[in-house]
This record gives sequence, C-alpha cells and structure tokens, in this order.
Amino acid sequence: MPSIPNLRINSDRLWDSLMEMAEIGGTPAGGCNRQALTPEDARGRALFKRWCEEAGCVVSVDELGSMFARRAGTDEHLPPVMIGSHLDTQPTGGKFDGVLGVLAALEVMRVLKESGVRTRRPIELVNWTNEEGCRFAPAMLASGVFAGALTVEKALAATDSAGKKFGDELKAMGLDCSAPVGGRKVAAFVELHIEQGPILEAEGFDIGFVAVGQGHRWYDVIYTGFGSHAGSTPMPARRDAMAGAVAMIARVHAIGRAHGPAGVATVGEMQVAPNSRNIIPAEVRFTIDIRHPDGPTLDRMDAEVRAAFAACRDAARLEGGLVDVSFNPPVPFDPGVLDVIRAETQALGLRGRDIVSGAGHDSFHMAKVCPTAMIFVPCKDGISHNEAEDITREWAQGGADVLLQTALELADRP
Ligand code: HGY
Ligand code: MN
Ligand code: MN
Repeated sequence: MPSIPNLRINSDRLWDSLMEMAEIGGTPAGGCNRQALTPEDARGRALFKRWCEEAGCVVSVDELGSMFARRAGTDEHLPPVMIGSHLDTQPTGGKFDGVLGVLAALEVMRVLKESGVRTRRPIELVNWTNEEGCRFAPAMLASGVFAGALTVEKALAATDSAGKKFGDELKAMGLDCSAPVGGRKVAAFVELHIEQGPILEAEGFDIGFVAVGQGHRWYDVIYTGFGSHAGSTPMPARRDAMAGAVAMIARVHAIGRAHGPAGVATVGEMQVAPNSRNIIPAEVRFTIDIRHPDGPTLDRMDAEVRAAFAACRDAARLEGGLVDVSFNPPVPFDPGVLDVIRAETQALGLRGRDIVSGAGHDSFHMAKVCPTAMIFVPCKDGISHNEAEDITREWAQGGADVLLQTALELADRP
C-alpha cells in the first residue's frame, strides 16, 4: 500500500499516554523513577502490554524481558521494520527519555489500526529492557545482547548496587520470557528520542537527523588503602583511598575538558568504605564515563584515563583496579534511512538538521544488525536525566508524525 501522506498521529492521545505512563514511578518533583526490573517497571510494562494489545498487536517477550508488539504485514515472510525505545528511567529521570520513543511508536500502531492500513512488511514496536544502565551496568544491555555485542549469560549475571541479580529480578517479574534474544533478521530500526541537549531548541528546529552516535567508555575504579584513625594517624603515614580518588577524579575532569568541546568525562557514582567521618577511607569505588564522537580521540582519552589511574594509585601508595565496564565506538547511522527521515520531515513541513547524539541509545547496537537511524525532537533547555526534563506537545507530535511516515515508507519497501 502506498504511503499515506495525510495520515497523522493523534496528538492528544499520545500526550495522554505519556502522562499516564509518567504516573508510574512518578516522583514528587515531577520526574520518574521507573528503573529496570523494579515493581514500577513491571507496572509500566503491564500498562504498555495492554495498550499494545488494544492497538491490535501481538506481544512477545524475549529472554531478557524486551517486549515486541507485532503488527502483521501483508507479507509475513518479510523481516519486520522495528520502531521503539525504552521505558526504564534513571532514578531521577524525566517523563520522556525513552518513553517518547516507545509511546510514539505505540501511537503509530494505533493509527494504523484505526485507518485499517496494512503495510507490506510487519512492523514491530519494541521496549528494550535496561537501556539506562543505572541499576544494571552496562547501559543498552538487552539491545546489546539482541545485536550480539554481549551474551545472555553476562546480562543475566549483572548485579545492582544491592547485589541483586538481573536474572533473578527478571524472573521475579513473572513475565513469559520465552522468545530467544535476537538471531533474526530486521529490515530496519528507527528510534524517536528527545535530543537531551540544547541545540534543536536553541536553533529553532523541530527534528534532528541523528547521523552519528558518539562513542563512549565506562569504567569502574577501585582504590584500596588502609583504614585507620583520622585523629592519630600522621598524614605522611596514611594510605588514604580518598586521596587517590580525589586526585583521579580531578584528572578525569581535566581529560574531558582537554578534549572539549565534544569530549566529556563524568564521575557519577561513588562508594566509600567504611564511610565513617573519623576513619581514613580504606576503599573508594567510583564510576567513570568518557565520550567523544571521534574514535581515535576517544582512544586517546582512554589511554589518558589508564595512565592517570596508575599515577594516582601509586602517588597515594594504594592498591586497586580499573575495570572496563563497556565500550561503544562512535556509530554512523544508515544514510538510506536518514534520507527517508529527512524527506518525511520536509513533506510534513517541519524544520530539521543533522545532529550528533551525545547520549547512548539502543539504536547504537541495532546499527550493528540492520539499517538504523534516529529521529530527535527538542527538549526544554536541553535538560535530561533530571526530573525537570520537559518537551512541548508540538515537538512530540512532530516527531511522532515523522516516525509514522518513515515507518510507512520503510514497511512498504520490497
Ligand atoms: O548513558 C546514556 O547515554 C543513556 O542514557 N543510557
Ligand atoms: Mn534514552
Ligand atoms: Mn537516558
């Protein structure tokens, strides 16, 4: 069936679904805390499943809990076009990171059902498990296994800060995780997402054509010293794990600044043991997140992190380790899919520009297995991973209409 240029999403219904989903794990400050495999995630999934079935989709769940809502095509033998994102959030996340991409894709399914449109290819709407990586590292875990970048075993063995295992938490949700993870052909993957940066809003654009996803590396640092009395231990005699940590954290920030403006470096999590104000810290653990859109530059940043880790450890006379948690090289997205997104944006009378994604997304893995690209919409003041994250109805509508038309075009290709 030819693409239907006048078909549009129902903006009010999309917004109402976004607000209803935001109630689940909603925080007093107006954000969302719906972390992967928590009771809140389970409630969000149940609501999402009901909505998908009401939209005429058949829902399956794979071994890692990723949910696939399928709308049959006229030729069921063809690999599906996949659209979607993630419903899990950061602990102080917003209402739209990931969620907009999932619920806009749901809106696509609703419109196709209402209009009776049958595409040649099946269309599958996906909710990827554990995109954020805040509870279970690494991020983009389930899409990474789907794309063959990680094993199911490694994913199931991931533990959170309380030592709870991914596999156990998933089992406790009582989902029918019977579908295998990946191992099947996908015609294309398109993900709608908020920009999580200030450019589109500042420059007055409605849509971002995400041509590149920047690379990133995650590490865990463990520095081990010797706990002793804060009052009676002379400074020269100390093996203070915090002394090494603060020196290393300063070096991490310096590395980010030195490779700016594109380069970034963050220490977001830290644990101190025994964490008593009058005991010299015996052990300090913290995370490092470095990113850059250029592969060789990211490699240089990596080498600088490793050198700094050893120098700060030795200067404070510590033991310890730098553990590699994940590495995602920069991702060039598919020019053909990007061209469809650009054409549909123009046909809708919307303003778009090419843009680099600073944040990581499930699309980064899907690009390994099928033609993949992303559609960005602005978010207010570029704020994200913060409860103040916000967008306008118009931005949501524009992104969802581009997603609808792009999915129609791709799903009608032989
Ligand atoms: O870390 C990221 O960029 C994503 O939010 N998981
Ligand atoms: Mn996201
Ligand atoms: Mn995020």
